[in-house]
Amino acid sequence: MTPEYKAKIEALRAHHEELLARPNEKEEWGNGIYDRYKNPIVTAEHTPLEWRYDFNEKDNPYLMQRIMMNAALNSGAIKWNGKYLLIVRTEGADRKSFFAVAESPNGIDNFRFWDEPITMPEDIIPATNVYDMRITAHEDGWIYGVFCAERHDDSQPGDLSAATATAGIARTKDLKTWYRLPDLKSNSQQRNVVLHPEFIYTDEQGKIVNGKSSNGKRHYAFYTRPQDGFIDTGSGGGIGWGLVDDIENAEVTSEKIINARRYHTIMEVKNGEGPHPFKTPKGWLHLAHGVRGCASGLRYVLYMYMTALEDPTKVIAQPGGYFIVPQGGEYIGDVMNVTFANGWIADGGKADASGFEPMHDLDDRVLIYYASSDTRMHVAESTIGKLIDYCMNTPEDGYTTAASVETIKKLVAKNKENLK
Ligand code: M1P
Repeated sequence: MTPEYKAKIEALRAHHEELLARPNEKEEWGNGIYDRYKNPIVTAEHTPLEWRYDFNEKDNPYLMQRIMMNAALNSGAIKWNGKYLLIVRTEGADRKSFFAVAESPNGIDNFRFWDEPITMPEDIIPATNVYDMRITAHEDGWIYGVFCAERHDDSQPGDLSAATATAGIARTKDLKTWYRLPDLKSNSQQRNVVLHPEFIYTDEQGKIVNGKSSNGKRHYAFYTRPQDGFIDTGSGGGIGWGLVDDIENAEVTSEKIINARRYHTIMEVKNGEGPHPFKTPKGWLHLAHGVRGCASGLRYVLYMYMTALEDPTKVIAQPGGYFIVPQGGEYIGDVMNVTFANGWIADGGKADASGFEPMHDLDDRVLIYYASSDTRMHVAESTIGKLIDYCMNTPEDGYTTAASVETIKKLVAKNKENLK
């Protein structure tokens, strides 16, 4: 290798290292609910140089990128062996997404990709594209990844954009070797499917029984998002819930909508569960995305809701409106006006060796990992206690202007009283 070529590589590496090692800090003014961090935490530029450059001078005399990376977006997340891991949906210039682990010592900066992307084994029918993995350290001792597996819809041979979406399922013990299980079977196409972390027990009538019962029937539970087509949810009414008896042959035969879409809300067009919910003393804490249409296209925002501890299908709190929306540069990217989250970590430090954490405390730090405009990853920080407070004490959507005005007036009156 000539000294000039060597110097060029060293300069490239120094530039890359500067990006990887860049410290992150909180934005000065937030909303009291969470703090956003200033810098994106993982971008296409964070991917290893070895994935993009051929460092052989003879084969690559101009030191060009041989494989370009387009985006690092919708990432699953898990705290594992004391490290904060994102299972990043990494997308090449060829539009193919793949999964790759990026690891940080603190969850807010210094994310570095592992040497190689994940080799995801195929289901019987190979997928064209896979993306948006939700990670669940399940109480059965496995770490599951549930993701969208996209294939061409061969029933429409004349339409090159016709596709199908199903939920791919794989499991691992070390996040390196993944074992593929058959895709989830259900009555419709599916995206945004998430595995609930605990077993669910039902009685003879199929009713969820509080806690664990030796008499009850034991199931795995999935949050689903039934949809009529690849993009349109159509009659699909929102976030669903379905029980599965055999995870190695997962089939949801009936889905119950637990969080419906509604006219003139942030989720009028569609919604979908984010990462799996956290178990807290006050109930299950959920993060989801909602979509509405506007003149500039679809707007994807994040929202939260809570369900009952003894019955994760029963909504007990739903703050009105959005929780996180694109801000500043976050509006811009491959698909504008999008925030999307499929990973968060509640940093309680009580997880077992597999990563499963049965119950979170109010003061556990929560790191919310979200992507902006299908392009890059960000982090916002809160606590379990703050998020519960947000869910339980933010007024619900009253569904009309009149109701919203009344809600504001009530707060003004309360403040007048308090500030007397
Ligand atoms: O482009 C925005 C998002 O669109 C899809 O989400 P949904 O299924 O709810 O429409 C997904 O493809 C997601 O990856 C993407 O971020």
